[in-house]
Amino acid sequence: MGEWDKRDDMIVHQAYPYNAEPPRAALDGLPLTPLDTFYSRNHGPIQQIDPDDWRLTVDGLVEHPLVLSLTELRSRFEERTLVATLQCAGNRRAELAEVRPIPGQVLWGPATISTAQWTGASLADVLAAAGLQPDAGHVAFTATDVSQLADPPQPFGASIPVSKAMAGEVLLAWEMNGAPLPAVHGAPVRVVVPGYIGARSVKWVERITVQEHPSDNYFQALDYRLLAADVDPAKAGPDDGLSLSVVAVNAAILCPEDRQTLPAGPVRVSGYAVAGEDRGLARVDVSVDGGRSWQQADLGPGTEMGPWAWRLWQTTVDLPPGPGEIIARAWDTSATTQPECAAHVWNPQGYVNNSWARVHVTRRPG
Ligand SMILES: Nc1nc2c(c(=O)[nH]1)N[C@H]1C(S)=C(S)[C@@H](COP(=O)(O)O)O[C@H]1N2
Ligand SMILES: [Mo]
Repeated sequence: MGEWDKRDDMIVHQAYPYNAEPPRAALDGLPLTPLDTFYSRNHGPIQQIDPDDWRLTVDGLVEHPLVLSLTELRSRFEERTLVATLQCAGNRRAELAEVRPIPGQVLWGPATISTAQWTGASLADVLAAAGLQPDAGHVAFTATDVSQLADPPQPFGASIPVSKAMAGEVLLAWEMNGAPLPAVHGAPVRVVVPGYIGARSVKWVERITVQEHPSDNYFQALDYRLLAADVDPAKAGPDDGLSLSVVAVNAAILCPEDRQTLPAGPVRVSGYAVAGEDRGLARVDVSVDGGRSWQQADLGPGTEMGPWAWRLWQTTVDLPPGPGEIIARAWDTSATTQPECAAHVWNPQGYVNNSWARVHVTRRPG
């Protein structure tokens, strides 16, 4: 077992803060990601919080501010369970860095995404108990982990619009895949915001503040913004670029591995695909001739998993002998598909790379 109860073959990009993703093949074929395989993204120290000492404060533009213990949170509100995929906005950054360097950022592969069954209270129920004031616009979350990566150093935080917070699917979760939430994933309680970038799913949450404007926390106001390709991130301010929330349609190939040599015969190609917010995943196409022709892949479990889970997919292709490229692209229910190449979506901080998924392989003659 590796650090933080993760599998031994976890790809640890940084030991501190702990930033790790599984080898891509480890995600293959599993609708729910096992806890030892789930990626982990941290900006500061992993918190060890005694559940008996933990308190959640709900304040700001509410009629009745609340302070809840874990026992109160669990007993006062209906317990809800849903399956949701979390995807870091930096997923697939390594492919962007091949286009142009992205200094100072973790060069994540395609497995900075995982899916779990989460159990907790609905944020909407907790906010309803507190009572929203009429000018409530955004719901801000603050954690306890102070990040030295922020300027100035501060606890991790984020916010979401009230409309999303009240939609029901946002959870204050204490269980993951039927087990108590592990420390590395935010114990005793984390926020889970299905359909948004992972950065909004604040771990070790201790304060929920209802306010007129988005959070001014460093990670909401300055980081996790999609800057134009010609902007210098060191000089960018809170008005530059786009704040990231809903994720765009994306897909990656999990098998075969990139740079793999394959035996002669048909090749099984598999992967995942996601569509953000309330869009569904419509189709995944695979090409072995650079995108001139495409064949449809078979999609894995859909409706049983609910609207917030990824779709696994697979198909079998015939590859000519020698070096080749396998490409995949997903379509969502708004008939949007992925851009062709990483250069088209390159941005200075390397966020939300949703260009066509590609692996380069060599097929043995035979
Ligand atoms: N308190 C806190 N919450 C956090 C973070 C963090 O560093 N501190 N990282 C965020 C980011 S960027 C992502 S992608 C997800 C990762 O969740 P995981 O580590 O459970 O996979 O947590 C989010 N919540
Ligand atoms: Mo992230």
